[in-house]
Amino acid sequence: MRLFVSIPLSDDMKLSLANVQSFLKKQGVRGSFTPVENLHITLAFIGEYPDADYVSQALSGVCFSPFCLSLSGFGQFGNIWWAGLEKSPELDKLAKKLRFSLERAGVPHDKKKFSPHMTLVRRAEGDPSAVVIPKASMQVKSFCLMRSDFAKRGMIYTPLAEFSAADK
Ligand code: 2AM
Repeated sequence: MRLFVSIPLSDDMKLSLANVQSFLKKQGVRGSFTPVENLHITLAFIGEYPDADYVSQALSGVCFSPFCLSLSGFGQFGNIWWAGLEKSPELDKLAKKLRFSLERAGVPHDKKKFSPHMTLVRRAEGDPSAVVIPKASMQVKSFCLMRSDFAKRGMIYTPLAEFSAADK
């Protein structure tokens, strides 16, 4: 199965991002817009791996305290357009810790530098210059091991395990 580790977004954060997507659509941007229920922040991409329980076990030792994330900026990886986040040392530390736990357990994952973003649209065509990313913040209280499946209607992301922050 295809696995990745992500931070689920709050409903408010999803709504703010959905409003940005609506704005882009009104501006005539075309592409494959991420369905609102699929919006997330990827912390590590594992890809095909047969044993989700083993990965879950490896992630269960990752300790972190709740922290705040705020939207900031808009960016592009080619035709993938995304909303960014204010610099967060806590987020960087969480990604580093859990990637280290995966490595220690021998679970392969994408080694690309962690570049926090929320993908809004893939294969985008149009002009994004007028886009404004609204102010929105959320408290990160957990991260999830996710399964990703290709379906006719698009990607289906299913949480397999959730790992909560320790109480402060
Ligand atoms: P994204 O984080 O830029 O949106 C599931 O495929 C998720 O893992 C997607 O959110 C995807 O992109 C992210 N991801 C990170 N690295 C990936 C890779 N090498 N291949 C596919 N998806 C990857």
